[in-house]
Amino acid sequence: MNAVTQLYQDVPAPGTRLQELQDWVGEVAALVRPDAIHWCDGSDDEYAALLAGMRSDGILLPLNQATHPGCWLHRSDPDDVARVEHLTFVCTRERDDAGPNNHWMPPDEAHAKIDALFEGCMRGRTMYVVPYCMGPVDSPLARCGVEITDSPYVVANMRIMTRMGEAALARIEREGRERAARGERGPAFVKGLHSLGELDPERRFIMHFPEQLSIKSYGSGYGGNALLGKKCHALRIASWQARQEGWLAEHMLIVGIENPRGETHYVAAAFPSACGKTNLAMLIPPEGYREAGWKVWTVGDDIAWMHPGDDGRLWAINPEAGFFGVAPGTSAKSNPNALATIARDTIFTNVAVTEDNQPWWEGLDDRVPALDWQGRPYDPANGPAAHPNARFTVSAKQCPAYSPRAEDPHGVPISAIVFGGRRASLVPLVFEARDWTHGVLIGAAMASETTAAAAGQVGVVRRDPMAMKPFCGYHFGDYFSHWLSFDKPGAKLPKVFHVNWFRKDADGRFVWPGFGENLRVLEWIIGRVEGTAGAVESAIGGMPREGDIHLEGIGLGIGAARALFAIDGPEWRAELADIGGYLDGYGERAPEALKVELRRIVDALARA
Ligand code: SAT
Ligand code: MN
Repeated sequence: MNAVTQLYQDVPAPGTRLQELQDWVGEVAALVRPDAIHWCDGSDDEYAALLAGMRSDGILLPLNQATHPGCWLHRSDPDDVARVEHLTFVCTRERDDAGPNNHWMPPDEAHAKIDALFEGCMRGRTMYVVPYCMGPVDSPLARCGVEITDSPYVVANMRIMTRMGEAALARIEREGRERAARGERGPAFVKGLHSLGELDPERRFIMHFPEQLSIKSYGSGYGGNALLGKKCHALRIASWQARQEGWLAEHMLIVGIENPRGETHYVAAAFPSACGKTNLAMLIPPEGYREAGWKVWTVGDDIAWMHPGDDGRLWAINPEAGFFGVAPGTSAKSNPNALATIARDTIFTNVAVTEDNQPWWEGLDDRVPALDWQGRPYDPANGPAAHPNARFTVSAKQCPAYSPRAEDPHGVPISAIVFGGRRASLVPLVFEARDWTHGVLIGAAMASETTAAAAGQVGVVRRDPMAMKPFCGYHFGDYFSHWLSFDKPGAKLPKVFHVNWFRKDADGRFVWPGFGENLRVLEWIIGRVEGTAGAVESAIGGMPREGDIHLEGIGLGIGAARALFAIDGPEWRAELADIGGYLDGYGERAPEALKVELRRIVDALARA
């Protein structure tokens, strides 16, 4: 240990005597050379001080406090506005373990490359040590990590998005001691190291070392690149752990649907980023349904960790404590619950502002903004006023529909899993898998038009299995096998469905009204789970017959209703052939059972 490491080792870690944590913080400090180290306790005072500091440094700008108390605006670097998949690596010892679905680098090379960037990078800055827990701190399903970062904005976001501070640190320490007592080796918590660096896209990497439960992220301060508890830990690292331990870490919202009899079914749904997960998680029952007594409860809007319970069912927690939601498109019509949630104590990133300094984005209302997301006077010639991936960060507790079960340490039992994508054509409004294997194939074959959540072209169809393409920390072939492995004696697995809210007509208009009306589809799904709703078997899966699903009163003509459920034979044959080729891309690790299942559907389509 050199002198500098020794020096930093002496910085007291309040409440922790866990040697592994102390050592790691010391090693990191010796590498990045901060001016100061701050151990985050998660307190209100600490948060207030952080906000005040960022205000005086211009990192946060106060918004109109009369209309939006406790709300702040952050403008990110214009070259740092979304996840960067091409700079995101999964660094397993064996290349094949990361799979063709990930960029890979050998761990030694990756460490060397990124450590060279970290060298001395926190000179003149404060290094924050952020202990956090993903999931309720008292939940056996929760997992902990520590993020080291030089970005106070990241710290503030982590405080909203996770259970951050003393309670998490206490759990980390207890688990560390218990593991040591059992003689277990390997890391006691997920280690995440993050620096803004120079915010230079040429000096930017997001590296994952699943075998070491470690993450290193350099050169970006945005969302999933920098809030390491979110995609890096709760999906990429957790999916790896979940495979070893027999559970699932998924890119899914969790929502409770309460019927007029007061029974609540929990549904987990996977959609790619920026395809309406937050809207579905916060759905408001449409007219008629509300009066009849339907209620919708939000458990989570982005990530679900699902464990098989003693009763054979899958039990899910939302590992997050807040929402990092897409602002554009959020309105009193599309998501009134979200608007109520973000009315106070919210950090807005890359939104526009009105003349009187209220946050604004496209789709909110018909006011004309004064400044765009870069702080320039608004000029439509510069593009949208808010960045299309502008976000709000807010505590889930502020959501009026936040489920009383969301903090339940045992999670909620999942009745149905829904896969969905953004498809202008081909894919019907809803269909049901025959069984689990068929459901896994439907998930594995998911495809969607790309959105602004990731850097790159928007609107091109790409395969995004289970909406995990950017987030699965290992080989997709192994991932599909892992999903299949849940089908065993005694399991009471959820029914699996596929939805597509985004089908368009010949004039390019959405056929389905979406938003609150999506409850009609969920009602059918729950009816299928309960055995009360009818369906007819089609080649691609079970579909509602006329009358099985309530489509009246929303102005859908007969033609539109038919179009929503149409299955075009030749187009589907082409799609199935494409799915076959896609699965072949995963080579020997693509499970045979999925190929058999695919052939069954091809044959059924030929007979139809
Ligand atoms: O930027 S994030 O990765 O956190 C959001 C998303 O893409 O879902
Ligand atoms: Mn997401």
